[in-house]
Amino acid sequence: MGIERIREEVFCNEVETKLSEAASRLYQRDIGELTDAQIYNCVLQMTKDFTQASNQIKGDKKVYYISAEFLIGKLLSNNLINLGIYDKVREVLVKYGRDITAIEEVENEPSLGNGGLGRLAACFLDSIATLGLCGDGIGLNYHFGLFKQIFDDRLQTAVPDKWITERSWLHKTDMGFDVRFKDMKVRSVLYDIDVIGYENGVNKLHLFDIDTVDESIVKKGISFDKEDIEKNLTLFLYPDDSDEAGNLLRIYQQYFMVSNAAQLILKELHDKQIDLHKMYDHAVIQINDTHPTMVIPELIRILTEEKAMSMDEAIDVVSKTCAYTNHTILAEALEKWPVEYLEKVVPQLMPIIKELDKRVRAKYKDEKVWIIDKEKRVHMAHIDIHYGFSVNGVAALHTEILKETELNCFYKLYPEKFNNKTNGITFRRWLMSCDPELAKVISECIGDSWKKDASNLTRLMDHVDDSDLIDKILAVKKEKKQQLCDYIKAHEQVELDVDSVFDIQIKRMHEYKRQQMNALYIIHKYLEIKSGKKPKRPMTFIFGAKAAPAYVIAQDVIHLLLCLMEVINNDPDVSDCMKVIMVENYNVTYAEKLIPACDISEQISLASKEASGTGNMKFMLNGAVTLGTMDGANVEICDLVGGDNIYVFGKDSDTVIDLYAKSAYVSKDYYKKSKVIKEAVDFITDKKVLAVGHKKNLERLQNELLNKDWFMTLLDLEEYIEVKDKAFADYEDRSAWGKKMLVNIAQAGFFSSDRTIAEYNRDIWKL
Ligand code: 26Q
Repeated sequence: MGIERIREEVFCNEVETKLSEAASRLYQRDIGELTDAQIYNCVLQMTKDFTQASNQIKGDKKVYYISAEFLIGKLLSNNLINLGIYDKVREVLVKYGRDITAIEEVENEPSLGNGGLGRLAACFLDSIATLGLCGDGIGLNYHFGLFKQIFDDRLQTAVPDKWITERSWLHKTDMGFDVRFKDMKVRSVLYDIDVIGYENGVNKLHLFDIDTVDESIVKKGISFDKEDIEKNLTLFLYPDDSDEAGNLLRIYQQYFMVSNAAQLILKELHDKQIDLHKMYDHAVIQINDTHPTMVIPELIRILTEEKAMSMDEAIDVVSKTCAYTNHTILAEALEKWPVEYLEKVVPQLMPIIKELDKRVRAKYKDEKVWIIDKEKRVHMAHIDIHYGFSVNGVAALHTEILKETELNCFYKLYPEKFNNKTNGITFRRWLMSCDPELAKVISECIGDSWKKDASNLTRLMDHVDDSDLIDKILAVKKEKKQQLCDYIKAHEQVELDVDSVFDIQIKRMHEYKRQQMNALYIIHKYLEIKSGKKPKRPMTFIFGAKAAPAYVIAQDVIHLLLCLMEVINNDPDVSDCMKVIMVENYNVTYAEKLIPACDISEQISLASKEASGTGNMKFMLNGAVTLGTMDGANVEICDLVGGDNIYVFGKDSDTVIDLYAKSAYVSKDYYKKSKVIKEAVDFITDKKVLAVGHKKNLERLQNELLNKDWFMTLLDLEEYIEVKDKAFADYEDRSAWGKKMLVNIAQAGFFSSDRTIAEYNRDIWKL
């Protein structure tokens, strides 16, 4: 027996022994006698034991990634993969007649994020540990997360997502800090989740909480007393901020997060006996969007008030420690807190913020770069830019827009601070775990090295004309589509045709992402089929999205999609040709089922508005072909795969920026000019739709499209229809389509978050 094989066997035995031990310790039973939930608990326990035995990553300098969101997804299978024992565990379970996928189902998905920004943070933690870099995440332990989405009467309703169970990945530590607000003081408790690198060491995700949180104060839906801070502080991510109490609660949350972060970081530096005047040699803080920005004034406050540093020194060291990532150019997402609100919650920060503003005003006459504006609002991003050493965008185009347009006045002051870090995704979760079938085909062709160095995927380019390989890739796609059909049948009670084209749009519901444009295409197809023009092959349109509860038009788009689903799927004239489905409570777990099954990846934002997108990368890696605008990272995808392997359409970002600058877009003009557009928009309030929907919502949406359409849906609709029709037609040449899939997979290596993190480290963190 070879040495490798012996090690394998020893490891397998060890897994079995450890599992048996856990089974008898927790349940005094044999593995074979346990329920799926009990087995899950045993595997959880065993994984924690293995993790404890792995090495904690250490380093002279450490990165702290502070984020309001960490959309980590289920952890079991990823942790097993990263520990290198997934196959062993599966084999052992098979021995007892059990299926590991059923065990994985038991785990609740932590509901600690909303979309791309939170998922990015999770991919980054995976890559930081995988590269062996010393770095922890810091965030909050929201008991009910974002919310759980339920469709009722074809409307989204929000209910608490109670994800924390008695046994989970959370480890309650004995660490905690006092956090002072204007009117009270709370004591935090720290929960940790281990972050296991792929065949490497372990870092931590630190999630702060307080013991007094009272889940029972949540009444109807997700409403609760927003003023009872000790009971509500960590109940929800992004509590409704349509009133003052909601805004204040968000400030309480943000300060709670950063005050804990600051205290934890200073404690770790103290334990290492670091001179705080040199703190930037040992710590770097990455601020994920503006939600953690108050960490800057908070650190300055502590250093000056408690560590006897002068204001000049404190500002200097903090500025050399903090770096900021921008994820959006949308004005409404750039946080501006009224001074009055900050005074009500964290008055201790206001003298610091005023001092920071004073220094900016003394240096720069341009009011656009001041921190506190005429309306007495604090521009959080301005604090980050003046008092951090790095500002990065998340895709090449996005960074260019920041430099040339959105943040141009800052770029002129500090050109050296600006840099681009194109986003990435972890291939452990988004290929090895969610599509092991495809991973196997890839490894059979080019070996395993891509798992550690994703750029090696380009070796597939030597095989783009290999028809056997293309057949295998097409076969895997069909297998994944079948798995999705089974899953959707079980979860949504809708039957899909595995041989139809799967066109998928999954992302936060937002007008700039233009799910409404996809809906108008669907209406257009429906009308075409009704008039006798049938497509060559059935089409399946799949959506998944949550809308912020206070975002009215986004709710209306969901309503329209659910109405179309009802009308179309039940119309015998068309239901053989097309189906629409919006899955309920779209989350990471659902994404892992949908993405491997996708043929056409919808990335259709209004050019300039999608900072990067990361779903686009996950889809291409799994062999879907992108249909998109030249926005965010789509531009880089297009460069990599070439025009034959992507479908692009729509006005470019320069044109769009110009239209905004001149207020030159009038949606009605497009409606009047085009019969196709008119028919599609009119259908929103057709009697067939009204029969299953709510007049108020549908009219409001139609009215929005006709009279405002802030994100210019109608601008690109005709070209969208044309290019999408072309994609569906091209799909019929199966081998040519298979080649497109292969090129997309081969060129996806650049979008590994290992590459992104290596760049963050090289240019910003310097660990
Ligand atoms: C702001 C103010 C008040 C309340 C909430 C917010 C808020 C909440 C969430 C603002 C932004 C977010 C989330 C943003 C987000 O997910 N951005 C996405 O980040 C991805 C990772 O960089 C990019 O790929 C996406 O393009 C970007 O939309």
